[in-house]
Amino acid sequence: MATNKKAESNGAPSRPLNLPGNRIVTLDEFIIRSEKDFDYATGELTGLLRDIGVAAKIINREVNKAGLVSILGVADGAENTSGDMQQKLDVYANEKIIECLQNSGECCAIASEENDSILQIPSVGSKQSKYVVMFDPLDGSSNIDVNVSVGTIFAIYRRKSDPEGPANVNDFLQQGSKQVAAGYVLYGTSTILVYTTGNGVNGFTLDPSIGEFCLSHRNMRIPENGKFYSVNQGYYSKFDLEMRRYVDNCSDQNYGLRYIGSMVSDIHRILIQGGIFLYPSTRKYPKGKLRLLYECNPLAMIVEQAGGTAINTQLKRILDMDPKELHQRCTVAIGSPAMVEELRAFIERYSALPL
Ligand code: P6P
Repeated sequence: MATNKKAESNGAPSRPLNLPGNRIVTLDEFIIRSEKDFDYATGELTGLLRDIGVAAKIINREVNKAGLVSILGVADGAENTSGDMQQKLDVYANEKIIECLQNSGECCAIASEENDSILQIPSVGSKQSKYVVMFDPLDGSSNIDVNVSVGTIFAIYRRKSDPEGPANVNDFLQQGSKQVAAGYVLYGTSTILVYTTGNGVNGFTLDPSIGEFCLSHRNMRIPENGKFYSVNQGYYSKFDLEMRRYVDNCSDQNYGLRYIGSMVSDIHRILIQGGIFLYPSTRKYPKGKLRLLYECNPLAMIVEQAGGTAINTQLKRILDMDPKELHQRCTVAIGSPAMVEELRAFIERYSALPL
C-alpha cells in the first residue's frame, strides 16, 4: 500500500518540497513534484487531483456567471438526499465532477451529497483504480442566488474491496484518518483550491488570465489562537447548556462573530486568521447538520494538517469517528487548537452527557 513517507500527526511536513521561490508554480507542477513523496506512487492520485482541478475550473466558470444564465434557482423541484432543494448549479457541479472523474478512470467509484448511493466509475482501458472519491459538489449552494461564496469539498480514500470486483459502500465508510487526500475549492473573491495528501496544506489561486491554479499559500499553518467564533447564533436558545455557556464566554471575551453560512468559506477564514467553527446539536439537527464523510472529515484533515484541532461535541476526534452510513451527520468544533481546548473545558464542565 502506498504510504506517505512524511505524514506527520501535527501536519508539519518533515521536509517541504524544494520549490522555486521566484516563479509561478502551477497546481499540476506541484502535484507531479509531490508524487515522489509516495512510495509506489503510480500516478493515479496525481491524475485524480488534476481531474478535480479541471472540474473546479469548469465549475468556477459557471459560478462566476451564475447571475447571467438560467442556472440560478432551484432545479425543477428536485431534492437531494439531505432533503435540501437542489440548486441548479449544484446539480451542474455534481455532473461536471463526475464527468471529469469518469474521463480519466482514476477512481473506481464516487459518493456525492447529491446522490443517494455510490456510483461505480467504469474502468478506462485495463486500469483497475485503487481509489474512491467522495465530495460535496457545491457546499453552501443556497447562497448562490445572493452572490455569497460557495465551495466544493472532496476526500480521496483507497478502496478496501477486491479490485477485481465493483466497489461497495464499505469502501466509503472509512474513518477520516484513512483519507489519502482531502481538499476544497472556494469560489469567492478569487477561486482557491486548498488540499493536503498528509504532508502539510497548500493553497492554489486560479489565475484566469492563464487558466491555471498557481501556488499562493505555501505550507498553510492555522494560528494557535484566534479572536473570531463562527456559529449560527440564531440557534442559541436551542443549544445545549455547555454550548450556550461557551458562546456567552466568546461574547464576554469580545470575540468577533463571523458566520457566512458556507462551511468552506468559514473554515478558510479560520485557517488564515484563526478562530473556531461550531455546528453543535440543535432541535432541528440533534446529531448536527453537517455531513461526516464529505464535509467534516476532509475539512478536519486539512485543519489538522495545518496544525489545528477538529472534534465533535462529545469530544471525539472527527477523524477517528466510525461512519455507519454515507450521509451521516455529526456535530463539529474545528479550528485553532487553543480555542477548541477552551471549548473542551466548557463541555467537560457543563455537559450533562457522559463524555
Ligand atoms: P445553517 C450550507 O447549507 C451548510 O451545509 C454549510 O456550508 C454551512 O456551514 C451550514 O450548512 C449552514 O447551516 O443551519 O446555519 O443555515
